[in-house]
Amino acid sequence: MSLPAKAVIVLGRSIWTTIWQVMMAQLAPPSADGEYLRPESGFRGAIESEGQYRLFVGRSCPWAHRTLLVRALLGLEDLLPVSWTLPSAEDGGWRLAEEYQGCDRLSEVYQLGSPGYRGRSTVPMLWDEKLGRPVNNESSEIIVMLNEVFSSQLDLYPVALRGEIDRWNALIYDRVNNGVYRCGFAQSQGAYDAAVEGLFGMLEELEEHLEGRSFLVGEAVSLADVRLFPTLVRFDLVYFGLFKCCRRRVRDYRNLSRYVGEIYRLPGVADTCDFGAIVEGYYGSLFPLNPGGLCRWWEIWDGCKVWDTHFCSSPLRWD
Ligand SMILES: N[C@@H](CCC(=O)N[C@@H](CS)C(=O)NCC(=O)O)C(=O)O
Repeated sequence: MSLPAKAVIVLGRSIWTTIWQVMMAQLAPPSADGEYLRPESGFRGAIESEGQYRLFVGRSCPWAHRTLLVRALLGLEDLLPVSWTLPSAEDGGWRLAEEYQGCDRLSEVYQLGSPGYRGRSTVPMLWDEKLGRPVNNESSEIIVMLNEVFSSQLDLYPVALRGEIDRWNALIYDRVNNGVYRCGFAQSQGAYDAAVEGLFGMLEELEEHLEGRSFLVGEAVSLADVRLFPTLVRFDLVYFGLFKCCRRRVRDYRNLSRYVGEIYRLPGVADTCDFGAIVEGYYGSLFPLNPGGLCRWWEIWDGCKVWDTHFCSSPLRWD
């Protein structure tokens, strides 16, 4: 005997909606209006000298990408070792590609260094190898400290340009970096609509600003570019489809796409981009947004090749 279709739909909707709301509240805590509220980072310590730190990073994560970019641009590969983490589809957390001090999961490393820690085990996380504890897990602070403390020929945050860099950072964080998450993690129509407006309004502004310019501020790459690039490079691959940022693609903007290509071709930058890991990470592990785990892999792959042919002269990484 089969149930009438209407009863199945009503029951299915009510069960699924409840479970979806519970899971979304875990993944992306909302305001009363359904707007995504990003949790504060728990560790906000400072570093003093180079040589005793390690970075925990995942290749799909745009916040971790900032730290990898600074490490590559400043040439810190030998001074700052990296532990790679991989998204775990079962619970949405991070596992370690290689065991670290007996830990297989990032949450265990957090517990090792800070027993009883109850916050999120996020990447990037800067770890003090001498003291055996997390120092800082806020990307915007880690990149400033790496630039300040580690010696390099390059200064990504010159004193004379800090005001201008900070001004762009504030706009870009809210409407672009976190803006795409505010679209994808919105839990009400109003919150989604507002996030989409903010995001595409800002992309238009950036498109105009970048006319005739290679970098956001001044004549060289700076922390403002380090913060914009990870979102733009993921945009057509995952934010456009999965996060429903689908008004336009980055490759539809002449200046923005040229800009991404130019940053991509800076020495060391291409090695920080792993398009396969990005697609798999987002489509594969954000279960409440994509319960079937399906992705437009081949279409995305093809789209990337088009993007590459038009805007980049060096080959993209596919491994
Ligand atoms: N404020 C943090 C955000 C980092 C963040 O949200 N990382 C995500 C990956 S893209 C994460 O590790 N999430 C795991 C979790 O929330 O449990 C930063 O900018 O460093």
